[in-house]
Amino acid sequence: MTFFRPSFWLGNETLKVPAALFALNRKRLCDRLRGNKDVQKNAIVLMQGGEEAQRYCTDTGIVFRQESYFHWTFGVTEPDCYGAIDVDTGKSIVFVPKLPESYAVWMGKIHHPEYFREKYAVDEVHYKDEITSVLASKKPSVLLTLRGVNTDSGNISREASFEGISQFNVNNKILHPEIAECRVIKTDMELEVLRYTNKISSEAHKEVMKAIKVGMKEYEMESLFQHYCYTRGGMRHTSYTCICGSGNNSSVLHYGHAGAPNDKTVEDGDLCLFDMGGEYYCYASDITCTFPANGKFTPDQRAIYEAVLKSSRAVMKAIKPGVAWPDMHRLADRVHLEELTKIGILKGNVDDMVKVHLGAIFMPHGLGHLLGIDVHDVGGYPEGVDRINLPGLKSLRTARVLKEGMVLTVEPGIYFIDRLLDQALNDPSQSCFINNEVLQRFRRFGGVRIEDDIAVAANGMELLTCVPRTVEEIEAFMAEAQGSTKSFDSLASQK
Ligand SMILES: [Mn+2]
Repeated sequence: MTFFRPSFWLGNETLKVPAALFALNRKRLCDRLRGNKDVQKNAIVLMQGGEEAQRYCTDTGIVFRQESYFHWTFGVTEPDCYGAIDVDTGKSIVFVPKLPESYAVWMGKIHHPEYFREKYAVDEVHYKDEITSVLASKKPSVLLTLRGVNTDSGNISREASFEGISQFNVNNKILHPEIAECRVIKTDMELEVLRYTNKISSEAHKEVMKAIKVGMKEYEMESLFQHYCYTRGGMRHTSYTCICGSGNNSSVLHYGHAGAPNDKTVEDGDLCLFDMGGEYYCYASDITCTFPANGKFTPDQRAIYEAVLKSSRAVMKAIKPGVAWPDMHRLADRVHLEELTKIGILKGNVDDMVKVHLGAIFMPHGLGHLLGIDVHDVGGYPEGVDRINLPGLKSLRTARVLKEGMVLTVEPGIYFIDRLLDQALNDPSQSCFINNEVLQRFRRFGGVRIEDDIAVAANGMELLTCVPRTVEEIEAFMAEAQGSTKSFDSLASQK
């Protein structure tokens, strides 16, 4: 007898993700809601999935990617759906659109609701146009809808709405903080997916390191990364726009956008900072590798790189449940200041440098952020956790105390950003620590970031990312690649 276990799978070596992952997410959500004294008996969670969109006024479709909260709850890949959960029983319902006859001509087979019920292992599936009557038949005391601010973007999540909702009692306050809190702690099944996204993205970064040659364009590296992620990993999307900065572009924190689209030629002596992550079944990864384009670090490149690696490893050693994330940021800052002093760029007492926030001149961003279905995952600032309004620290996307099951990026960096350096040189309280003669050598140097994804474990952490990290590992890996056949011969041999 064969036993059918619903799952998401793209064949070959891609990961099979059981629908049970979402059943457990729903169960955890219901458990939390039942423990909330403001939730009355017979409440129903109602969520609206993402909608299909077109390019501006045209009929050109944009590849659909599910809304993250809806994905976390139901794992449904199709657009234009709704989902509901009976909080008392945990029973789940998905509502799918009734597709027109023309769909069968242009888009393919129209599936019966039973197909979706089996595919997503939910209790009931109905057509969307029956939503009012189906929900009314359950006689809910209240519909819990999702409305709340995303603390990274400032945007508000779109609350479920349908014709006929006015006949129900609706509460849009309770659900958002509860579901965000659930998303902060990853289950074992979710961790397994994040291990996979990290594995594939790590391998893709290594392909890029193997293939790079002076004279290539930054976008060729972006393209190679995406190709590897999709062809080997089934990752149709990346978690964010690829940042492929070489030379001074490595100090542009969000390089790669439409105004600076990874279009520089990689030159001899350039340091490359490539921040790229593939996404599988809406689960993210976020990895940065920094390495010399020609495969060999200069003494200055090595010094800055090893300073950042030192702070990264110091943070990883300190991570465990109970540690406050801002303290990890402060730790990285301190290591940077100590190392920059050894290199000779800074002079004086490190404690005094900390007092004037000198670290934020070299690392203006936060040390890292929560990672999950969103690359900057939700739940960073729940009620009671406040943003620290100081240079550097204010950029942190979370100021929480770490708990087992949280997944975060650890991404310290040292950058030489003209605007910030000039600002520091014009501020006597900061310029007194700067050895400007040495600093001049690092103008146009760019920057170094080392970004890994980690999971907080019971007694420490688990490192999910696996790429060459030390100077020796990187140089050996790149040297070996130069002498061997490339996996992407046709791409690499054009140059
Ligand atoms: Mn990141």
